Amino acid sequence: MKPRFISDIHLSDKHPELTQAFFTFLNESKEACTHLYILGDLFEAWIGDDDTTPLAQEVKNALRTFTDNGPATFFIHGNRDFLIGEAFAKETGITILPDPYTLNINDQKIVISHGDFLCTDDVDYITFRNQVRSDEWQSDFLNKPIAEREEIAASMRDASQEATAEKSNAITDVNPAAVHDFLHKHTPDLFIHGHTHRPNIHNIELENIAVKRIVLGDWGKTGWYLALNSKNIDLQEFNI
Ligand SMILES: [Mn+2]
Repeated sequence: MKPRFISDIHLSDKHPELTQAFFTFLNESKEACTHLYILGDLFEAWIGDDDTTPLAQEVKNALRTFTDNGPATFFIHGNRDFLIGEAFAKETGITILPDPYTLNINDQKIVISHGDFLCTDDVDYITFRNQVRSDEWQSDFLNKPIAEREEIAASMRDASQEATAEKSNAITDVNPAAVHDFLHKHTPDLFIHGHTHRPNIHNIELENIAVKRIVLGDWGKTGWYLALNSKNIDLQEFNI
């Protein structure tokens, strides 16, 4: 298996260069990888699969072209596109996975996640996450007209940006104790996630296991992907 992993592309109509970079990445990954894992925040916002903006349609078409006779493609929800649903999955040919999810690739136990559930120091965010991930909140939201959903999503984004700007760097990163507890429970060889926008490979020694925690980068002036090839770990940055 030659999987690739990406996250935090944050596609929106404000940044057509990111959309273009994502399409270029799909084109060149079609032959270069066997599996593609998108670990959340593919979109800056997603208000429901019935939203038919040109951007949503273009991305759906590009993913459909990619998955047709192409790599098996999987998606984990991010905190911005947690409303991507089965209609989107069916149209694009991707499979939505629960968060976290365990894989076995090239004899390695790999756990993948968006990663936001480990930011436990950010109490306001975790409270918000629990609310918007509930079935009740989601069905209530999805039953509102599209225009109203757009307004609510925009005000939620503004509130989140203001709150994040006021928080210290440590608060918006993963909580080290939460990471250790999680790794003790799952004992993977590799733990791959995004969300924090702090791309890095951390070597973590627990009592009897060694884990690499690989953090994917967000796309902006540069893009990031992780390629695994037998035992090689290649966290790549490229210009956009
Ligand atoms: Mn995120």
